[in-house]
Amino acid sequence: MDRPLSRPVDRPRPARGLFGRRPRAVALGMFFQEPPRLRNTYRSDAVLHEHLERLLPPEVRAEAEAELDAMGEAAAGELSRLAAQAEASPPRLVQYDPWGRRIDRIEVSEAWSRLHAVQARAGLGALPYEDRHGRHDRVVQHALLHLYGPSSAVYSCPVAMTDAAVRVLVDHAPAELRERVVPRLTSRDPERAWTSGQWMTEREGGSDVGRTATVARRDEAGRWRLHGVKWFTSATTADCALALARPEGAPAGSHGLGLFLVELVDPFGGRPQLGSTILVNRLKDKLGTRALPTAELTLAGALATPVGGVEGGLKKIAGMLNVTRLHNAVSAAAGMRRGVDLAAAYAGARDAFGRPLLELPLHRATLTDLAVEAEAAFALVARGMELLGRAEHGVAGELERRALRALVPTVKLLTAKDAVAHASEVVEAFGGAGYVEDSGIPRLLRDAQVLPIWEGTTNVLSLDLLRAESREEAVTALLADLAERLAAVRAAPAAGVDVAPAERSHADLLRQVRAWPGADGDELQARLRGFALRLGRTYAAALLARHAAHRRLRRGDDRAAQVARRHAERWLQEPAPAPDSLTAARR
Ligand code: MFK
Repeated sequence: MDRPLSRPVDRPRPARGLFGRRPRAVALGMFFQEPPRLRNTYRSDAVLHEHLERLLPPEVRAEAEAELDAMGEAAAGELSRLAAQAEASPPRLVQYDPWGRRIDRIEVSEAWSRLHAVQARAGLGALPYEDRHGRHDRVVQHALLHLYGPSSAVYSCPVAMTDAAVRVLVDHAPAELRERVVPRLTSRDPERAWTSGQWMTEREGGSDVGRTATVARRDEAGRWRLHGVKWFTSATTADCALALARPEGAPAGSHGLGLFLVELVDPFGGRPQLGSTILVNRLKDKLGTRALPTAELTLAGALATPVGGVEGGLKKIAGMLNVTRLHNAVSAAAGMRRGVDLAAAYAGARDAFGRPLLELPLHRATLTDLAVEAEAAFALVARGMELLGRAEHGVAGELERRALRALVPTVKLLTAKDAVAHASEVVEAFGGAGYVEDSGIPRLLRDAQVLPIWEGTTNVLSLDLLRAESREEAVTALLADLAERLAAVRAAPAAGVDVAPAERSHADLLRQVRAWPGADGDELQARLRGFALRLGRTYAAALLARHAAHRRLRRGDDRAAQVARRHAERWLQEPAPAPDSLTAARR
């Protein structure tokens, strides 16, 4: 029988009535199912502990320990309650004041504001720019986000965009703009701390950003003003946003775009732009992420400041996309972990067929697979954040920097896709209780579904690999990095971790990439999703194998080796499943 691969959550004690008596309903012979209860999500996450032990030097871990512990405690209690309250009180658009003036105010709940305060104090977006832990900043940030995200009602989205906006401003903004805005975006004082949005998507193009129709034009005073419609602007209550627009007279296509910072209050005149030069047409009625205000805007001459000149906007915002895509993957992996915790807690508390669900072999096997998928996702994201931190601190080698370029879309697309399937399985693990809204479980699935859509769909990111390879041989670099990880496991035979299936898959991927230059373009594109998913699975397999070898050699612990084996058995069997083999598989 399978041993649980995630540390099972404590079986909750039976509810006690007042004065320690059993609840009255039980005395009358009625049955009520115990809800799943979370414990401190840091202390109870053995997988997180293990990976942090491998990734961080002991002194960095010791420095971060108290903050991680506090975040884990909050995530299991106060934050979860705030998230539920924020979901129950979604944002509301007030377009007019009582006297008919246009104001376009988006009202959010008190709980949403408190979720902002928690992330600001914890420095969730600020940490990478404070240089507290040097090249390990991103790993520590990842651990904190992993704990905060699933209890934040998707406040993780404004955190992601704010972090990414700082990256772009630090890299490209002129000193005046940078010095005025970055200290606000990285403040740990909730009253001072700003958040940033990202206004990119338009009716003409969500993926095909080159079709951006928003125009930038100078006014009589020589200030830039934006005119157009932004179709999806998430976290519209942000204090500023990075927006793409085409300066008047610039060429068509993505290369003619400029990048602008729009401040919601005009920094020079002090006047709010909402309700005058920025109109909120409506809030989007979304499948999930319901506490998060996402709006459709008309820019009617919105004042904006160019970020480092008005050329090369898409290339600049690509730096933002690389950060937000990693955040997207952080959310995917963290959501999967939360699903495992809840499903395991429920399975420990629910009896069926004479035993707790956790002891029923098939249910246990299902939970084990969920735990394996969650760990594979975590390992991929952790590697992405590790490499990003190394690149940002100038210690990444040339190969690592190119590998990161291909790793970001790969990790984003695979974890997002898996998060949806995973959440669906978690809902099923709760039976009917998972299908009713007030259990809170359906939200896992609704919120997961945005992950493959936001910041690049699975197909767009698969195609991005082709670009990344032709421009800088980034896929080749990622495969070389993958091979290095496998070679390290091979070089430690005492660990007894089998990497042969991953090596075979790696060789096949390399053969495919070498054939790309001569391939028929349309046929190649049609195969890219299968390639990208396989690349992600194989890289995950290498990371899990590396971790397994580390645990066996350093700790004599077998848990991670079981995970690596089970992951490889599931995903790296020969022959590789082709993306169009679904019909054949059904026969
Ligand atoms: C959480 C709550 C959410 C609420 C609901 C939200 C619903 C969804 C809302 C959305 O719509 S989210 C936004 C989704 N859209 C995207 O994420 C954009 C997807 N499209 C892409 O990523 C395209 O690949 C891209 C627009 C970047 C490509 O466009 P092009 O016009 O073909 O550009 P090109 O020539 O490939 O790249 C231009 C330059 O940028 C090149 O540099 P050079 O000019 O020097 O050659 C590229 O190398 C560079 N570049 C592109 N992608 C890059 C990059 N550089 C670094 N990293 C990258 N990722």
